[in-house]
Amino acid sequence: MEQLGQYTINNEKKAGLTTNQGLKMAEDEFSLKAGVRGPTLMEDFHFREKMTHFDHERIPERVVHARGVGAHGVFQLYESLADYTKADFLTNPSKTTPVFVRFSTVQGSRGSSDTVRDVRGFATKFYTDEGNFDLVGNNMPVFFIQDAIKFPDFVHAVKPEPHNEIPQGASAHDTFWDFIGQNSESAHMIMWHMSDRAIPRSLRMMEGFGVHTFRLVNADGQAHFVKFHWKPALGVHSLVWDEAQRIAGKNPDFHRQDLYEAIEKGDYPEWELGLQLIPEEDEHSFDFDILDPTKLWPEEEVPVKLVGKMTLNRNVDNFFAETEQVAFHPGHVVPGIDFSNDPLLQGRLFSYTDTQLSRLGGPNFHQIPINQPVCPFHNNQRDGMHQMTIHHGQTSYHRNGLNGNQPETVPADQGGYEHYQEKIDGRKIRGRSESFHDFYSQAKLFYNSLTSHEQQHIKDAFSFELGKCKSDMVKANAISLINHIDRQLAEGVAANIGAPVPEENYEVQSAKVSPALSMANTINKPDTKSVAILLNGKPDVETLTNWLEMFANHKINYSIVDQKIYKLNQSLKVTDTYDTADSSLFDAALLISNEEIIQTPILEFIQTTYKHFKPLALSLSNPNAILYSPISLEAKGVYNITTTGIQSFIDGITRGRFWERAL
Ligand code: HDD
Repeated sequence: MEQLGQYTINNEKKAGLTTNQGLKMAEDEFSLKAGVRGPTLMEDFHFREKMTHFDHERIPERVVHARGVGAHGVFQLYESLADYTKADFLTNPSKTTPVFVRFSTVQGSRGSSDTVRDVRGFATKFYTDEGNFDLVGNNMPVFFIQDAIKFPDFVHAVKPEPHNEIPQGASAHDTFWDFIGQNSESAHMIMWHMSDRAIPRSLRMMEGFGVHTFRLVNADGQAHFVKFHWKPALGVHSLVWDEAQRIAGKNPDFHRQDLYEAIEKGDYPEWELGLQLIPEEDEHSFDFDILDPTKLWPEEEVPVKLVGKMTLNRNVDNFFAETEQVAFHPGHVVPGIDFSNDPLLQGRLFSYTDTQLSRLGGPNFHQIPINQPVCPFHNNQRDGMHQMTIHHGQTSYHRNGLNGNQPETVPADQGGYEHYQEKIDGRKIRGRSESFHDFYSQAKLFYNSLTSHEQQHIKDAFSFELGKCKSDMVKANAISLINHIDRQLAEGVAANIGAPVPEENYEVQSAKVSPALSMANTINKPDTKSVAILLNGKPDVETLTNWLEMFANHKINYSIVDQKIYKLNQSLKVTDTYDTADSSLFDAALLISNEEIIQTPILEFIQTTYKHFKPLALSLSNPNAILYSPISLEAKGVYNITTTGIQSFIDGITRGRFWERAL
């Protein structure tokens, strides 16, 4: 984004090192002392300035979503949506809108691991010509609670426990599950949280959801309810739990690095923006309340209209200045986009500006370069901490006569924001709408829509998480909740964790399915997947070169792994060793062995590749070398490429995982 250019400083181009006052310094390695072995002097202004600045380098991390990674990009609309909205960036396909996206986990601190079981934040700032529009969503379409007033309680429960600050980057602990057991409205979300969606393979392979129902309003004042979706071009893919835990140790920056490297290589991640639209008059035509944030709109009932494409094409220049200081807010809207009365959304509209005041140190955080709109912004707000603007003139109040009442408000037909005039008729009340009381039907819908391996993973996840809890009461309450969703699941998990199953079966009766909810129905491509090429003895370099060309043709990344790093020929290099590489960091493995015996670390590598259901190709001079490993040469996704050829392996990589191995 060009506007950031004016704030960018490149050390390489500067003449010399100065203090913040512009004073050139002749020495920056030694403090000023009374004698070379004497005490440091108070007079040392350079030491004091440098140290004071350093002492204040950190700002409070986000209270949730502290760990994140961001990138710049563009959004391109396919065709005008003027029938639905007057938003300029959604009606003018000739415009390209700059965006900044920040992905995050929720629970962990800034330094926590990327691949923990958690919801992922997916926040997008559109820098439109009418002001910034922030779509502050997640990679799951629903949420844990229905009313924002519970958010502090929910967050206190999921965060590390207050007495010992354990666990980090995990929800597998008593306070979280206590909260879930006490709040039945979380039933639907907890199924997503226990599903593979909570351990994405890559940030580039996640869906995004605005979660809430918003409103689109067109130039004639007609409104549609809308839900926003991001659909990834590479499809939706996940890790397996054992792999995710392993990566958390082997490479805690796995997702961050994957995003960074893809963009650096020019493999720009892409998502299509999708809209689900419901005309105002159909608000009450569904078997759920469209204002309830624990409900999704099944895509088979309300189709997703794909309206544009977002491409992330530039990494940040400075993590702190951009990714850490970016401030999102669901209340940052533009004309043609309005809110609904979803009580979770309504509370968020307060919280986000408020949190920036302590996090970014005052009310002028909109002046931080990454947060500035690209259109002019101008009003009578003045002063405050870190004011960067010099406002000219005598007047700073609205209605003034002295300055012709400038800056003047703008009528709606000339682009001024006008709130949708929704008719409201109700009593002032603290309460939950009757229409928000069905907690289980969609939890069941989600479960019904999954394949057997996806369901199995949910059972495993519940068993792991509740297995880590200490309180019998907490475990029993959680099983009671599951007992309202699926009896068999409740029985299976209860058996694994040694908890009682309620006598009565309260399973909600619904056979409804929504195929769009299963990741088995996603797009599968070989692009940007990675293969570890494992060497055991000297390979035939010519054959290897041919295979590498095939990989490159399919945009498959690879690393060559051996005991040591060395050059195979002029252009081919071993880049990893069995110490630095791990099977969990790759999508597939190819073993080329010309030795009688396969070394233990290599055997372990291919065994975990196999265990994690990944494609495995073998080119063995001695086929008996893996005789005593659990790998079956007959198993799906295992290729003896000397006979099947490299293409069969590439087809396997395209397909992804071979769940049949679990049967
Ligand atoms: Fe939130 C951050 C998404 C409910 C209060 N939230 C935050 C971020 C994302 C979301 C992606 C990180 C933004 C970034 O990268 O800087 N939050 C959601 C979604 C929700 C949701 C999709 C439900 C549908 N959040 C929610 C509620 C509240 C908050 C109900 C409070 C009433 N969220 C916050 C916050 C954060 C935040 C405390 C922390 C840092 C920030 O805002 O800027 O204000």
